[in-house]
Amino acid sequence: MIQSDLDLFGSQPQRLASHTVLLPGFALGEVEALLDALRPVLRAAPFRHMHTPGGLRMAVALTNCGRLGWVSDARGYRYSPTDPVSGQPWPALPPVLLELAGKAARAAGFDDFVPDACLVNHYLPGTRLSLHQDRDEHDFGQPIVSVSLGLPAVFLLGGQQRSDRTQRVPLSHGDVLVWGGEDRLRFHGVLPIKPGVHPRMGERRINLTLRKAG
Ligand code: MD6
Ligand code: FE
Repeated sequence: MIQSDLDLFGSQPQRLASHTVLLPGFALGEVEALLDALRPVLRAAPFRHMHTPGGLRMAVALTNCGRLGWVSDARGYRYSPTDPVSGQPWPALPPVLLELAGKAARAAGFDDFVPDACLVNHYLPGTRLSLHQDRDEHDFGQPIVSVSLGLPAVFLLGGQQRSDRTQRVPLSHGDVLVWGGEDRLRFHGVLPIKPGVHPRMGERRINLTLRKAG
């Protein structure tokens, strides 16, 4: 890669923990293709606010694409092959997302990552995501690839216990975070999004997390 590409598409990978790698700007060259691919996904499966099993409305609006989609309701958290709103299968995982996820995982040291689920999170200014573990997938041996678009966020990277101290990781438009291995079950969350207007995305943050769920 030549220097101007580095300037345009982000700086060097940053290892945040033994199996957690931030790839700054890794998706920047793919943003327009990603947004083109997301448009029909959001038409077929619009963002919605789900409820926690305890009955609380989640602040983050979400939807999914891929063979499986993450859902939450009074029955619990799980992956479902159908969208409970439409009763239809979730929209397919766009090839551009599948390829980006594979490339990012490889860059972070995880070969042969083939996701079957992409959770799409939508944040407005003020929206936060409280500390949680991602533990509804079958195989914790598979990593998670997370793509950030729009307004910047502060990601909280915690430890194996909810009470462990957290690292604050700034995430910007185009950044990709990959984690797996012994970091796969770390607690994590997102601080309230600061008010702002992103030049391409407007007043929102969208986060795509790609998983092998089934
Ligand atoms: C977000 N991300 O960045 C929420 N989970 O909006 C997550 O919850 C997440 O970024 C697992 C792995 C990477 C993530
Ligand atoms: Fe998560």
